[in-house]
Amino acid sequence: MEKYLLYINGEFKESSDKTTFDAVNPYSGEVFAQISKATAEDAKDAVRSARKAFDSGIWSELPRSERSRIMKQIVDKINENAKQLAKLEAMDSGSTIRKAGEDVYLSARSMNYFAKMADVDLDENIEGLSRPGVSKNILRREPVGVAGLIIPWNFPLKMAVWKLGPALAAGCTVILKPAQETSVTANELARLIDMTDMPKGVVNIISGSGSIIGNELVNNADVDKIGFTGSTEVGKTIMINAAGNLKKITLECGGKSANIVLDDADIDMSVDGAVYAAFYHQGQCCEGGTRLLVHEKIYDEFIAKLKSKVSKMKTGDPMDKTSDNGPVINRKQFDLVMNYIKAGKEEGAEVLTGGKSPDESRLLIEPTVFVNVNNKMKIAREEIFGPILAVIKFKDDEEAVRIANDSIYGLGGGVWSRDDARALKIASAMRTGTVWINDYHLMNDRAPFGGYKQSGIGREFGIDGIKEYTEAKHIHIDEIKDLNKKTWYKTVVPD
Ligand code: TAP
Repeated sequence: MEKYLLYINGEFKESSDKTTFDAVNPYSGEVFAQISKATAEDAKDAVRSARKAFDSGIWSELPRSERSRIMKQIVDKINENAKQLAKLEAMDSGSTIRKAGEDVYLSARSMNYFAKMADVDLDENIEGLSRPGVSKNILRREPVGVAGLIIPWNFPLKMAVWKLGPALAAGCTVILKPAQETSVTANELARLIDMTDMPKGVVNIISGSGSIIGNELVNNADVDKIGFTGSTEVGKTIMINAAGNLKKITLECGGKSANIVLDDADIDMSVDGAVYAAFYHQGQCCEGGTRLLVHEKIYDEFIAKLKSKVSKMKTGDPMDKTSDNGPVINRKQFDLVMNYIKAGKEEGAEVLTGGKSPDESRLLIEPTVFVNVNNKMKIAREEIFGPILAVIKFKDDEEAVRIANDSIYGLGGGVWSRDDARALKIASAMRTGTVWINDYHLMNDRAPFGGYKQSGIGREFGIDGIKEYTEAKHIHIDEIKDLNKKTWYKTVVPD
C-alpha cells in the first residue's frame, strides 16, 4: 500500500510520533494509502523550514523569471501525471472521474497562470504624491513572508494549487495543510514539486488534524499569513486565533448562493444550468447554486423539465465515466445531508424528485429537489454541502434580488435571461462575490473569486489574489539633495 510522508525542508520524513492515518475511498470503503500524521512539533518544524527559506531569500530574491521557470516545471509535472492524479483524486474524494479529470486539467492551467504572473512586476511608480517634481514615489509589492495554507476536502488538488500558486508567485514560502479526508493528491504534489528545481524549504506539505497542526500554523508567530478555505465556522476560529501576532488572513468560506431564472430565460438551457449549478460534485461546492429562484410565469414548465432532468441523473460508481453523481465524502456528511432532507420535509417543503439513498453503505444520495420552499426554511438558509436543491418561486426582479440577498452568505450566484441588460442590473444588485449570467461555476484565473458577508475575507485568483500574499511598501525618494532647498513642511493657515 502506498505510504505518504511529511515533506519538510525538501525531505520526506515520518511524523515525529510515527503515527499515520488512512486514505479511504468513500464509495468502496477501501483503505488505499497511509499518510503520516504530523504532530504539532512537526508543524513547528515545517514553519522553521519555511521561515529559514524565506529569511535566506532563496525564493523571494530569486529573479522573477527564475521563479516563473520553476513554477512552470510544476505545471509540466502535473500534466505528465494527469491520469494518475485524476484517478487518485476520484478514489480519495468520491469525485466522478469525469470531474476529477477536469480538476487536474484546471489545476495545471491555474498553476500556469500563476507561474506566468510570477514573472510580472507588480511594483508601480505613483505620480502626483508628496512633492510633485521633486520626489519619486514607488509602490513595491513585497512577499508577506511565510504563508500557512489550509484547505478543505471538496477540490483537493485544485485548492492546493489555488493556494500555492499566488503565494509562490508573490515570493512567499509556504506550509500547505490539506484536509485529512483528502490528503493524497497534495502529497503527490509534494513528490512532483520535489522533482523540480524548487529550493529546499520553500514548499512544505504536512498532513494531519486541523485542530492540531492547522491550529499550530494559525498560532505560530513565525507564520505571517494564513490562506484558508473551509467552513465559515472554522474560518471564524482562525480569525480569532490569528489575532495573536496580527497575521494577515484570507478566508474563503461557505455559501448559499441564489441562482435566478427570469421569465425571459431559455428554459431548456436554464434547466441544464440549474442542475449543473446545484449538483456539480454532489453539491459539495462552496459557490453552488443551491437556492434556485424561478419566476412564477415560467415556473410550471420549468419545474416539469427540472424534474425530468434530475430524475434521469445517474448516481453510482464515481469511476464509471457515465456516472453523474458519486458518493458524498464521509459518513458524517451523509448523515448531515439526510437530516437536511428530513428537516425540509418537516418544515413543509415537498420533494419533487430524489430524497433517498440508493445505497447507504456507498454513501450515495440521490440528487434531491425541494419545491414549495420559502427562504426562511433551514434548507434555504443553511449550507448543506450535499446534492440538495431548494426551489423558491418569485414574482418580479425586485423580489428575486431581495430573496437572493437575504442570506448571511455572499459567494456565488447566477442569473438566466435573454436580456443581458436586465440580468446585469440584477447581478449588480446581488451582494455576492461572483455572478454568472447564463452560466455557472466557471472560474477565470484572472478574475478575483471570494465572498461578501460571512462567505469570507479577501480574494483568490487574478492580481487581487496575488496581492493577498504581499505587503504594499511605499518608498519615497526625494530628489532635493541640498539642505537649503528643503522645506520639511509648510503650514497653511486658513484665513
Ligand atoms: P472545515 O471543516 O472548515 O476544514 C477546512 C480545513 O481547516 C481542513 O484542512 C481542516 O482540517 C482545517 N481545520 C479545522 N479546524 C481547524 C482549526 N481550528 N485551525 C486550523 N485549521 C483547522 O471545512 P471542510 O468541511 O473541509 O470543507 C467544507 C467547507 O469548506 C464548506 O463550508 C465550504 O463552503 C467551504 N469551502 C469554501 C470554498 C470557498 S472558495 N469559499 C471552497 C471550498 C469549500 P481537518 O479537517 O483535516 O482536521
